[in-house]
Amino acid sequence: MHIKDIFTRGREGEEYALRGWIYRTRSSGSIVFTVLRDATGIMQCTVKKSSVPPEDFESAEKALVESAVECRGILRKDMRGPGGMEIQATSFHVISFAEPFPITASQSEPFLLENRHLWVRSREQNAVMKVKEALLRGAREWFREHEFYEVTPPVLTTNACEGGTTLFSLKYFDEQAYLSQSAQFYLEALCMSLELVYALTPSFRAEKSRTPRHLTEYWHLEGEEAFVDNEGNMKIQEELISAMVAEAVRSRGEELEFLGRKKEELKEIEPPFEKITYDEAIQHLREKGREISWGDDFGAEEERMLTQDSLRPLFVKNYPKQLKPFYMKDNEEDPRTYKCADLLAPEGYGEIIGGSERETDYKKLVERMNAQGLPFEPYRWYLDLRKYGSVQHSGFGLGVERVVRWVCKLEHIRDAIPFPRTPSRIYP
Ligand code: NSS
Repeated sequence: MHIKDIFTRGREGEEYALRGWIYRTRSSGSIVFTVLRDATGIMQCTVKKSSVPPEDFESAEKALVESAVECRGILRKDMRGPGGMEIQATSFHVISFAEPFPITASQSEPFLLENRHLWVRSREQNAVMKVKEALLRGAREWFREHEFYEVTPPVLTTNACEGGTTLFSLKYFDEQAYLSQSAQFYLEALCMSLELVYALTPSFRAEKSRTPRHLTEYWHLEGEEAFVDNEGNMKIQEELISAMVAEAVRSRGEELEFLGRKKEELKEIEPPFEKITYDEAIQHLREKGREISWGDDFGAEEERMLTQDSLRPLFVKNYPKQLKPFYMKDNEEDPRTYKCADLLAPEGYGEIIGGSERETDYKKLVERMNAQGLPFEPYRWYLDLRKYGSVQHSGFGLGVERVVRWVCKLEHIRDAIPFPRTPSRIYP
């Protein structure tokens, strides 16, 4: 039985069998106190010399931390064990003896990154992965309820969605190819078939920036919606994020608390979110004493200043054109800007979603591409979409690890993914 189930459903005096790994262990002559962990939690198992076969006791004495074991015993109340219960072993079988585990208390961050294949067993990583799973499950459920189709775009591409500077290139036989930065263009094609689509894919950015919010490989949750404008797009995003967070709170409250995130804080995450224009954001920043000119991009510091005191995410919409890619829709109300929006997480965690309405005018797209010196051929099929019954459409990309970092209150984004890829790390 899983440890969590023993805690919730187990009855004192009954016998249970569990298997897992030794989390910690100490021996005092005729009794070995081991704490076992499995996927669901930790539980103390005491192995008394007089209660188990002699070879089991010998194994229990010998087995080091992270040895894999199967233990059978009687459930008893014991205030010294974690959770106030323990198993008093009647048998203790070591499935596999561990060598001395390299990770001990208070090890340096570089060491933990080098041993990530083992550090993923830590309670912190275990909790983060569970919260992440709940967030993604919440997203999938929301998409299904709202009649979105999950689709499977490619990751090998021949064009740049988000600009050439952060492309990872590779040889594709005799052709030049790239790892995808975003599935957006493919989703734009697919939404002309299925209307409402989403995809969860890895995205790649050759960003040298060593910041607490950049990975070179991250999971990208992207939606694309036919017959939806920029306002409708924001509504979808705020509902989606709220549903994701609600699912994490509902099913992973304990893990969130363990990570230092209070559930009450997340219960604030409900639509509608506040929406301000880029112009208003500039004004706010100036009022807070930041020297900034119209047309400047927001860095981590500006995003922090805009959201550090709020508990809900904030949309900033209608950015100047020079800050955004060529595919966004003109904003007729202020032609210097696009119909787009970034969603900033609360408490200064920064951008978690980038989205926009898409330009549907073939000529405008070609003009912008020419102005930016983009080659025509790799984008030919994308431009084609404007020739055959194009309709108003919008979409967004959500950085999964950015959301996990915020929800789990992590200092660094690398802890939001089991095997982080950063400019200085691709091992393990
Ligand atoms: O560059 S984005 O702002 N927008 C796009 O890629 C659009 N083509 C998405 C779309 O409309 N379908 O990236 C979207 C999000 C951004 O808000 C971040 O949350 C995340 O992707 N992102 C990252 N996460 C982790 N590491 C890095 N380097 C990173 N870059 C973007």
